Amino acid sequence: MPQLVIISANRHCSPYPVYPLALSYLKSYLQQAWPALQISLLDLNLADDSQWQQQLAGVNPDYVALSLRNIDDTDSQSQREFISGYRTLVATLRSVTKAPLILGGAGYSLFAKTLLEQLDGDYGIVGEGELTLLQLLQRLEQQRPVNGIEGLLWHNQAAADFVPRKTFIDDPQLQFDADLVAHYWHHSGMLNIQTKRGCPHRCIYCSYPSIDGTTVRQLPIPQIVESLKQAWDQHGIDYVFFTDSVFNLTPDFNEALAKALIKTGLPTKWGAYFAPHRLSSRQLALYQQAGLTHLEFGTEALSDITLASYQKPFRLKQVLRTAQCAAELGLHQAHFLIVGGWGENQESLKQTLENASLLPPTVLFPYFGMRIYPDTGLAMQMTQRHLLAAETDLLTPQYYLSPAFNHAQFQQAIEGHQQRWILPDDDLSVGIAQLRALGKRGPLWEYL
Ligand code: B12
Repeated sequence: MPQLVIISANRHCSPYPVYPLALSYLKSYLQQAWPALQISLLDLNLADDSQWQQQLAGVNPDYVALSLRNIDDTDSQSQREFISGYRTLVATLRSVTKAPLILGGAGYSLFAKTLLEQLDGDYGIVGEGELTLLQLLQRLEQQRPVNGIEGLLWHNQAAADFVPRKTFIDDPQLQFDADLVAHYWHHSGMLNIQTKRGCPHRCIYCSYPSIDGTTVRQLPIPQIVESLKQAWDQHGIDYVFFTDSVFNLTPDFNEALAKALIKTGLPTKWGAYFAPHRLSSRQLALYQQAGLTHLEFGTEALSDITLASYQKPFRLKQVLRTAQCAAELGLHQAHFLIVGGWGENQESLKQTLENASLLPPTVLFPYFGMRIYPDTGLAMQMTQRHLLAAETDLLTPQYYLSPAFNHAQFQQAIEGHQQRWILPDDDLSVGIAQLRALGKRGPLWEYL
């Protein structure tokens, strides 16, 4: 029986530790497709270095799959990077096992070729992992060549041998892992699940199309409902975050999902990322009846100048209308902003600050400047304007910060502002931990 170990390398715990969902999707799918494959999970949030090395040596795997979710913290102020830690991790892994090392994950996919080389992996998988990993493992087991598999990279591969992903699965599986559930429910007060993959929007800075693709794929509703039922029945989980890039992309599907959730009578509450448009009061009320409590809006700016420049598919008028609808229903809302990004000027900054007062009471999370990712409109426009050399290493985080932005002035402007602004370097961990200790679930920003 071949032995596979899937490792989550993520140890970042801000804003809270995140259940390594990829591990459960990969394991559930592989287990169903290939019952003879023995799969163990190793989450580095749950084991210190000597523990995981012991566990890995005990399993003596034939294959190691390493999931790299984050490569940096995407915060222009703290600028934490995780690659050096991953280098040490891989070196240790190699000293414990001779098994082929397969890399994948959201962060990995953004710099797949570079990271395969820098981390000295044997194989790398770009984007959706389930089927590709299955195909790779089966070929390796059968000692057949691995060429032709979509999204697969390997060591010393000729550029012409890379086959970009064209097909996606329509049958993802998800069983939560009991050990992981216990840890994350206790430390994060929520679990997570996807309802759809992919995003068709073309926001100038966004890396999501490189990870999930631009075609939206809805996950089977019975499978989503079953996973949530399992989480409630077996583990008492009654709060989840839908990790979709944007939840309100497919209204018909979302309404069907909401109706299915209402029908099951589960007590589960949920939150998700929303775009602040194409969301009516009727839909919000239906989602609320199905358990929605928290809306995290990817608003990014409250000025039409900036929204146009960021290529957002909505404008201020829609933001205010959607925010008002959510407030009237008593739903909690937070708005994430990118202040000082591409096209931001003095006037647009002033507008964002002024227009924030027009929102109903909300929490605002401003991030300063834009992390520059490859294959984005931002990288292209900056290169065209000679602000970024084509060969710049973007794995080392680089940010675009508009010359119009002044940090001290911004901080002064939000002092005494009627909304609650939470800056990237505000340390909320103690307050949040106290609330969790009191049994509060969910993201908890509504208490801040
Ligand atoms: C939802 C989300 C959040 C939520 C999570 C809520 C929750 N309770 O889960 C919140 C807001 C908390 C969050 C926080 C952060 N996030 Co975030 N987040 C996402 C998002 C939108 C989805 C992630 C997800 O769960 N996807 C669903 C799972 C199942 O997909 P997956 O992990 O990608 O796994 C699939 C494939 O990648 C692959 N795969 C995965 N691992 C492996 C391994 C192998 C071997 C193989 C073969 C395949 C494979 O197969 C899986 C199934 O198909 C992504 C963007 C995106 N579209 O991916 C960003 C993203 C992962 N986040 C990112 C970052 C940076 C962060 C933060 C560090 C900073 C921040 N504030 O945003 C924190 C870190 C949190 C932490 N403790 O780790 C970056 C990571 C890239 C980078 N620059 O490092 C991303 C990619 C967004 C971006 N900026 O581009 N995030």
